[in-house]
Amino acid sequence: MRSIVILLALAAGFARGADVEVGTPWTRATVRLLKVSSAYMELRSAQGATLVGASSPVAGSVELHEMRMEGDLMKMRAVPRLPLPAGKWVALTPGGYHLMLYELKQQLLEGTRVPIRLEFETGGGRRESIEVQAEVRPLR
Ligand SMILES: [Cu+2]
Repeated sequence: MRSIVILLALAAGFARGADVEVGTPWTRATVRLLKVSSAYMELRSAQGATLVGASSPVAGSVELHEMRMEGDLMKMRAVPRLPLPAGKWVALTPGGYHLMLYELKQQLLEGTRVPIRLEFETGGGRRESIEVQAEVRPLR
């Protein structure tokens, strides 16, 4: 029965580590020669945790970014950490926090999945990582 539950969770695009739940991870498809994309998802930590990093086998590096209005301009900047208050869903969305995938090693094709490993710091400075499979969605 346990394996059925896990399969259902995967089908819904959810992944779960000891403390952090990840909902509907997705990334944008790329055209050939484009070496950058962005990824989005929802995160919830039961006890409270901090997202401190991410990596993917398809990217040379992955950064956590936030979008902010500066005057009339929407700008993005790298942020080192994203706190997850206990029990609250925190969304990474277009226009907000997101992951940037740099130096892509392959084109991201619509309908495929991209593994992304998320690194968290949980209570007492423990480290925990979760691998999610981000669904590649169309460019527009
Ligand atoms: Cu960005």
